[in-house]
Amino acid sequence: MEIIFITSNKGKVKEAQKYFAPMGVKITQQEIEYPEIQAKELEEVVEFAIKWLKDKLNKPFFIDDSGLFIEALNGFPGVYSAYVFKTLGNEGILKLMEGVENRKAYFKSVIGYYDGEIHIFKGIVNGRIGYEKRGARGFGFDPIFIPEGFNKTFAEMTTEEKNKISHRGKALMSFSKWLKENLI
Ligand code: ITT
Repeated sequence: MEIIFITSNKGKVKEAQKYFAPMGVKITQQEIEYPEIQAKELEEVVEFAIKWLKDKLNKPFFIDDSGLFIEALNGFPGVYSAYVFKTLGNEGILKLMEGVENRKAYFKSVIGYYDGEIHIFKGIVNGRIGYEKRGARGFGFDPIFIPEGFNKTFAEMTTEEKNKISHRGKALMSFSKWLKENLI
């Protein structure tokens, strides 16, 4: 079985491919720019995007919208994570967090799959923001995010290790369970 993943982010594709490969599901990346509305919740962003995309494709597809929510910054960058990563980057976040003791943060991922209907799958991982960038794997905010129960950042983990505990790994797990029950 083949499923199309609409995203511009190769890191997300690698994680989804690693996750689905053992199940014999092939993930193919397709880049179509879609509108990401300014909303409070990732779920709203995903639903709007799917409604916009659904008539442009004639095969089932999914998208993933994710965000990093930092407690001391009242949930910032949250739904603005992509823009903030492009403008401020990891250095900018570390600067904003200078002198801040509460380092708590979480990543959230919302996957929307469309097969004539919209199906939503979610995952969250709690953790903390480090004091410097560590590691060269992964992408985005991985070098500054240390998941709960670990002393290393996501960027110091292999894709398999990250998938076991990450927001996206958890969303992919519910997605794959649903696929097994309904399709494969
Ligand atoms: P799309 O084309 O799929 O939208 P994107 O990179 O713009 O790709 P998002 O809109 O979901 O993705 O933006 C989320 C931002 O948070 C983006 O800058 C990512 O690099 C970052 N991000 C998302 N998941 C991450 C993860 O697992 N680890 C580190 N950073 C992550």
